[in-house]
Amino acid sequence: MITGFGRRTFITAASATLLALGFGAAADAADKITLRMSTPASDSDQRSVALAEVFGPAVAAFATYEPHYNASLIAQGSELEAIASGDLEMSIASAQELATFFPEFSIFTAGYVHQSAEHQVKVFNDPLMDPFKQKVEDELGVKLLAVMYLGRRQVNLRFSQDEKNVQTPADLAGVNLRMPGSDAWQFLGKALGANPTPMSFTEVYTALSTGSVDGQDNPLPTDKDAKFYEVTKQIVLTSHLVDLNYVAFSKEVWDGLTPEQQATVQKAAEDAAESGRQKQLALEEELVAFFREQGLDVYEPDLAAFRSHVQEAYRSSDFSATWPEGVLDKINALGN
Ligand code: KDO
Repeated sequence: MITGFGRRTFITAASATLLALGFGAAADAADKITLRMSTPASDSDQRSVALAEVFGPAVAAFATYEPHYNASLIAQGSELEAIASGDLEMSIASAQELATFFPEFSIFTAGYVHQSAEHQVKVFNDPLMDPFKQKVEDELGVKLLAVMYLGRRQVNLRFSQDEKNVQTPADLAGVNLRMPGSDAWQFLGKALGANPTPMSFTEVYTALSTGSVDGQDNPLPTDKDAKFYEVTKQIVLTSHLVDLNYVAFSKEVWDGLTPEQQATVQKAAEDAAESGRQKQLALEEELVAFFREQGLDVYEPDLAAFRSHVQEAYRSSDFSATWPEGVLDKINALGN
């Protein structure tokens, strides 16, 4: 069996032989590592596009970036476990998924905490994040390389505004709102005043079209990309969560890279995140007009009512009891 250092030496020797024989391309392929990335997002989602167009080419000298979309490789919410067990090298991980392992991550899943894309970046790069990142690395074998902007989540319903006018959380009482499966997501749905229903992302379009749920929440670029506007009639601009994902990377793979390769991977992730962020922000600007053209009612509710209801729900929850002392104040201080 060829293992560890011996295996690498063997591959290098084999590559040298191939090169000598004129098989340069074959030798390159043999030396490259494969970075499988799994996400429930589609290939046209701006985070996917950014990784494919910015990350992949930047690491191409030593790695083959291999994306898998629409949860076709790993089910939504199981990606971190897959990285931890060596079945996957990369994912676009949510804080909600991390909160299932480390409850204190729920601070990044709470409504109306992050204020903007810029605020997310400041929080991610601040020393306050160091213990969070370290724990994920030590206990899960996953490195969080960069923060990606998903966008401001909005409530999107099958009813028109005439049928259901949503101004305050009380207006969402009894509304079956699809939220992703974990506790942190379900809690957010409850905090909004709705009746949350767990469901994976890839099932949402069908559930909306058949009426097995009344609505869902996602940022406008996702509503467009997943075509939810075809099967819904209104978007309530609650902006209840400025949502993020992390570029998650296998620590085992990272440790096998040279310092130069690590620096390249780190920069590639940050550049991809920045590219995706700018595109998502631009889309959020444009899409209200697009959805109105498609016949949807798009309007702002009583935001103060939503904010105070959601914040009170978190303040009095078990989630906030897990937040390390002082971190919320530090996050707030990095905002406007
Ligand atoms: C979703 O399931 O609603 C969600 O928006 C949750 C995010 O954390 C992320 O997983 C996202 O789906 C997928 O990347 C698809 O856009």
